[in-house]
Parts: sequence; structure tokens; C-alpha cells
Amino acid sequence: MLVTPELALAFRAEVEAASSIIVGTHLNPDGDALGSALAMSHFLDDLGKPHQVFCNNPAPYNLRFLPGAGRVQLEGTVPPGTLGIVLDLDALHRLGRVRPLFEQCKRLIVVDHHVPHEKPGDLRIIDPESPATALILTDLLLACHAVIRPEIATCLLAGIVTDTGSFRFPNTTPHALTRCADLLACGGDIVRIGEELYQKKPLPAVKLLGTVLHKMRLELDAQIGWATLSTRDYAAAHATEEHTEGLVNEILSVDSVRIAALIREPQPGKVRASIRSRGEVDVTTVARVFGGGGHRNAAGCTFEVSLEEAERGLVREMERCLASS
Ligand SMILES: [Mn+2]
Repeated sequence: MLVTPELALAFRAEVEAASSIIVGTHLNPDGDALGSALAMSHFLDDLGKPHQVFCNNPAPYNLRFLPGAGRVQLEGTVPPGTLGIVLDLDALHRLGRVRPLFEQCKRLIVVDHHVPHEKPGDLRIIDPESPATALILTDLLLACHAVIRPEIATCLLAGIVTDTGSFRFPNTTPHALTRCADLLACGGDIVRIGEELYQKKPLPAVKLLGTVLHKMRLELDAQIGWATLSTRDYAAAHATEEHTEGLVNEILSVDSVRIAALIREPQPGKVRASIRSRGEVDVTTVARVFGGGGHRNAAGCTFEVSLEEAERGLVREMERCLASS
């Protein structure tokens, strides 16, 4: 395990010595990012340490239930001599617009589980093997003999649940499950987490899903699936771009489909595509043709052409990608 007593002591000493602290995480925060930042905030509360929480974006819809989600500030000022603590972040540019605040800090602590590219920070608590930053933080807080209140437990649990895909991803380790059991024992609200993250959507998102399923097209023995969403479709569902989240996975859930795409124009002239694949099929090759990128099984790109033209081009490249894999 990464968090040694020495590391916990060093962390504790940095925090004790600081007269003011700011906590931050990456832009467009997910459950691990926000859960970790808010758990840290509650921990600092318990130490009586004045602090502020900064992020490029406010808590997204599905994370607003996290205890303390309303604390997130989009801007502010930093007193001289401040200690910065950033979580779930491997490079400072991922702080977005709040980056200058953390660059003004006298000292910087980084708690993260990404493979480090840049190596910012004076004290780095990094474990690329760990499934979630929230898991590293759980170990750290326990090593600091912190009292894990139910609010803290819920934030940490939400982080681990999110980054392990609800314990479905290969990164679900025995240690992660053991710590989740500990967090449950501390009063972590796993029922609420399940409800808020996976069983609740705003009405426009559900309506948009209906449109996607209705408009879905399949080709090559239903190995390629896609749908387009026009500006008019968004308007009819009273939806915006954020309601698109996860919809492409519904197309990929068709058992025969090996490549899925959702091509959309939420606002006139703003055409984007999300591309997903199963197994060995590498969709970065598709995204790159249009100047985009991503990972083997999840990529994206933007277009300067009409929705119809983008659709034609993308389908052609998906066919090519499937033929070559
Ligand atoms: Mn994470």
C-alpha cells in the first residue's frame, strides 16, 4: 500500500503549518474528483482549518447530492502563504480557469492516481495503480487517524464507486472493496449514491434517449450503430449538450454492435461526435481522421461541416475501422 505512516505525517505537518488552504480538482469534475475534494474539505473542517474549494465548474447535476457540493467556488482570491491541495489531477492545466489560484500557493500537495505526466507539487501522494483518488485519500485519512464522519464516507465512497464503474471495471481490487466496506461502516450512504448516480436523470435527458433509440441506424450486420441529434431534436426535448452524457453507450449496448457513434449539433454550427467500441476495435483511428482523439474504446471529435456531412464521413470511417480490425 502506498500511504506510509511517514507520508501521512508529512501531509499532516503541511496542513497543520498552513494558515490558509485551498482545495481543487480537475475541470468537468467526475465523482472521484468532486468526492475527493469535498472529503478533503470536510476533513479540514474537522481540523478547524479555514479553507476554500475551487473548481472550473460547479458540481454537475448528478453530483449535487454530495455533502458540501455547494461549497465549490468558481473564482476567488488567495491570501499569501496559502497551501494548495489538488486531487485527481495529473497536470495543472486541468484546473482550467482556477489554475492561477493554485500557482500562487506557497506549497502544493497533489493526491492522484493518474500516470504522472508533469509532476507538480511539493508533496506528491501518487499511486497510478490505485483505482480512485478517493481510495488513496481514504488510506491517507485513516493513516492520519481522522474520524470518517458519514459525510466524508459518502464523498469517498462516491469517488470509488464512480471510478470502478460500480465495481465492474478490472480496477476493482480487493483493497477497494475492503475500504468500501469500511466506508459503509462509517455511515457512507451507498443507497443514495446508487440512486443519484445511476437511477435519476433530468427529463430532457430521458427524452433525448428516446430520440436516440428511435433514430438509431445499424449497418454491416448491425456491427456499426449510430444516431444523429439535430439542433431541432435538442429543442424538442428542451435539452442541452450536457444531457447527451452516456447516450452513445445505449447504442453500444446492442449486443451485435462493435462501434457506436452519436453525432450531434446541440447548437447550430457546433457538430460533435462521440465514438465508442468494444474490445480490440480502436476508434482513435476514426477520431483522428477528423482531428480528434481519445482512448481505444472511447474517442471524440468535432466537425466544421453540416450534421449530414459529418454523419456520412464518420460512418465511412467507422466502416473502414471495422474492416481493418
Ligand atoms: Mn479518478
